[in-house]
Amino acid sequence: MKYQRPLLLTLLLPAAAMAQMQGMDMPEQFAFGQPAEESAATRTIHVEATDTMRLKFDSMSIRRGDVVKFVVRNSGQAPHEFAIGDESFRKEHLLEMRKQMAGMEHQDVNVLSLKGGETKTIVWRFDPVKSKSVLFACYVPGHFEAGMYHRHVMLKQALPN
Ligand SMILES: [Cu+2]
Repeated sequence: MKYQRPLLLTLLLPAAAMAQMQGMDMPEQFAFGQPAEESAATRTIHVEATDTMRLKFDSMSIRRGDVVKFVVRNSGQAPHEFAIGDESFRKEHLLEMRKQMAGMEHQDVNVLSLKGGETKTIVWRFDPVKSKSVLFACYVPGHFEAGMYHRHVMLKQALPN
């Protein structure tokens, strides 16, 4: 009887830890890159999301390995997203968005959700090797289908001087 309690605790702890991990929003790993600190950004790109279903970039010369601060402004009235992704993220995220109630925001580290008139920033470190093609998109239902995306073929990393 005396030893039963510690033994039980030992057995229960891993299960409890696992349950807690599953309940938590674990940061997703993406082949094309990861979020970065603002201080690490080497350049800033301005993006405008419009009600004409476009994402307009003031520059698109992004290289693999770049750390870019995107300043995204929703110049329209409708909510828009700015998602940094790739083909596999698109498939996964479109499904996710269809399941969600309209207007619900989600927690993806690679997605900004913007209400009309809002401006938000995201800093992204593009993988130096794997970020070959990146898909910038808005996944508000119907928007991607209406052309609200930009597929960018990344330039190769700059050679060190
Ligand atoms: Cu949109």
